[in-house]
Amino acid sequence: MPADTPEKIAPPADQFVGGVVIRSTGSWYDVQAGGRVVKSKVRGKFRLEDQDLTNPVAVGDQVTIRLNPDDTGLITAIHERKNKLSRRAAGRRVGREQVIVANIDAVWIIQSVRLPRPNPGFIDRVLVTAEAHDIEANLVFNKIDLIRPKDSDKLDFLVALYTDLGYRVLLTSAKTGEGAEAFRDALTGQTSVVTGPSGVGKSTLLNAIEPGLDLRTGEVSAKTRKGRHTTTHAALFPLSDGGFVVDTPGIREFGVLDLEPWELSHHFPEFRPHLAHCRFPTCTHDHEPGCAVKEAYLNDEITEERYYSYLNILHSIHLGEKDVGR
Ligand SMILES: Nc1nc2c(ncn2[C@@H]2O[C@H](COP(=O)(O)OP(=O)(O)OP(=O)(O)O)[C@@H](O)[C@H]2O)c(=O)[nH]1
Ligand SMILES: [Mg+2]
Ligand SMILES: [Zn+2]
Repeated sequence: MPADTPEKIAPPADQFVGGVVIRSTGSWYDVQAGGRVVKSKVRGKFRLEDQDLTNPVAVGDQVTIRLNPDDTGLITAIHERKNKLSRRAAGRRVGREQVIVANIDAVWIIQSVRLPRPNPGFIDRVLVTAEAHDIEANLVFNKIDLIRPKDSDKLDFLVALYTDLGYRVLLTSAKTGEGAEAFRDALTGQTSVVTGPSGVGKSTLLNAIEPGLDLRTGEVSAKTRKGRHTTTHAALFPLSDGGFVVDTPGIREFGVLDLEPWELSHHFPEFRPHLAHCRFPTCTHDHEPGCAVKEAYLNDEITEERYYSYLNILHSIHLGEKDVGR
C-alpha cells in the first residue's frame, strides 16, 4: 500500500532544475538557473567516471542541479556538449584535457586598426582553431576612430579578404560607440567567446555594449597575462538581452597544435577546392612538387598573407610547439 504522499517522496526542497555553468572556482560552480545563480557542487561519481578530464564540469556546460534546502545545488547531470575549446593540462605533451568553455555559438576575434595594428597571423590561428572545432568565427576591427588615411588600404584589404572567405566582419569604435550596436545585436542570445591580442579593446568594447560588466581595461602586461591564463578559469558573463560572453585572450593556444599536418589545409576554406589536385595525396603544400595550393598562391588565387599563415602554423605543428602564442 502506498503510504507516502508524493510530497513525502519528493519534498519541495528536493527540486531538479536545468541551468548553465557560468563560473568555476575549483570545487564550486556557479550555475545560472532561471533568473538566479546557484552555488553548486558536483556529485562525486562524475569525478570518478571522467578520469581523463582534469575537471568534469566546464564553463558553458548545460547541467541539471538538485536544489538543496540551504540554497546550494548539486550537479546531477551534465548534458552532451555540442562543442568545446580545450587545452592540455599544463606541463604534459599528451596530458589530460582541460575544457575551457563548452557549447560555444561563435568566436569573435577582436583586432584594432591601430595600436596595436592588425595581426593576420593571430587571426588565422584562431580561425583554424574555430574551424577545427566546428565553431562559427567572426571578426571585429576596433578603434576605427584612430584610422589615418594611410591605414585605409590595409584595412579595406583585410575586410575584403575575410568577408570573401565567408567570415562576418564588423568595424567598431569602443570610444565613440560606432558599430557597437551591431556588435551587441550579434552577441544577443548567443554564447560568444571574445578573443584577441592584448590592448585591442576587448574589455572596453564589452563594457560599451554591456555597462554592467565592468571589466577591467587598459592592463597591458605580457607577464601578468601569462599568469592569468594558467591560474584563473574562464567565466561566462550574462548579457542583459540574453546570451553570454567570455572575455579571454588565451584561445590562441587551444587545439591548433593537436592537428595533423595534412589536416591543417582543410581548415583554410579557400584551399579546399585545390586540395584534390595536388600530385601527392599527403601533400602539405610546402615543398612538394605538383602542389595545386602553391600554384593557386602563385596565380594570386590565394593571398600571400593566408599562404604564409598556413606555412607558419604548419611549421609550429611540425615543431610540436605547445605554446607558440607567447
Ligand atoms: N581610441 C580608442 N581606444 C580604445 C578603443 N577601445 C579600447 N581602447 C583603449 O585601448 C586600451 C586597451 O583596451 P582594453 O579594453 O583594456 O584591451 P583588451 O583587449 O581588453 O586587452 P587585454 O585585457 O590586455 O587582453 C585602453 O586604453 C582603451 O581605452 C577604441 O575604440 N578607440
Ligand atoms: Mg581585457
Ligand atoms: Zn599541395
